[in-house]
Amino acid sequence: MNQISHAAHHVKEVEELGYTIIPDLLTGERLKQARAKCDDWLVEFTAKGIGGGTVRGRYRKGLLSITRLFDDLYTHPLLLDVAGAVFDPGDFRLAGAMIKNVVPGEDARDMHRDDGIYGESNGPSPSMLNTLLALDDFTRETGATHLVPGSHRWTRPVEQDHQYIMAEMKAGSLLMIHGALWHQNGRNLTADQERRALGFAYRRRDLQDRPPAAPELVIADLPAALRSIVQG
Ligand SMILES: O=C(O)CCC(=O)C(=O)O
Repeated sequence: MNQISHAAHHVKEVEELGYTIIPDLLTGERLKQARAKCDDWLVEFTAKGIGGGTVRGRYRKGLLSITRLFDDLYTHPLLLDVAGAVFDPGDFRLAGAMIKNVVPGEDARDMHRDDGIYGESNGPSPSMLNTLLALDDFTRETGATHLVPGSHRWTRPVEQDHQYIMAEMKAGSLLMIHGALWHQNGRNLTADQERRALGFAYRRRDLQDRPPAAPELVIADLPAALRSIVQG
């Protein structure tokens, strides 16, 4: 499949189902390197434990100010093609990047729509197109993302007890989620397997990031292709 038809396939899935999975976006040494670096970046916070109580969760926001390791992914031609079709080409920006880790024993968070971050839920077009690049395998046991296919077309408020599918995927694959799709992270039922992911999102250009994706000083030093989707 060439790049254009490849993008068309993923755009169709985002439009029809509200999500798509792109396999093997990060492979081999790059994937190993990203996993090895995670321990330097992750900070602890208190997360909800399965069955009540808390666990020591781990995450890191503001990744654009911390590492240049993923710059080529934010501007990957296939991702920009999909984002350009979901929004309009040139009419979206990168809304920031983070590492998420669903740690062993961590419970699911609430089912939600990402568009809510911008105070918009279920507008005619999404405010956001979220992505999760799996750094570990996403499985039923490790907390693969729960998705409610087609819910990006619904106007009713998000329900917590709706049926969902699990976005199981191999490390290195990337999940794209329409901003209005109902979703949540799964429970990590394992005793010792982390479920780490690089998360970054594209947003409609007219919306404001809160907080900004990166400070001005960092933006000035970014490669031109990346600067153009962080600025303005
Ligand atoms: O980590 C996950 O599986 C879901 C992430 C999520 O809910 C989000 O980024 O809004």
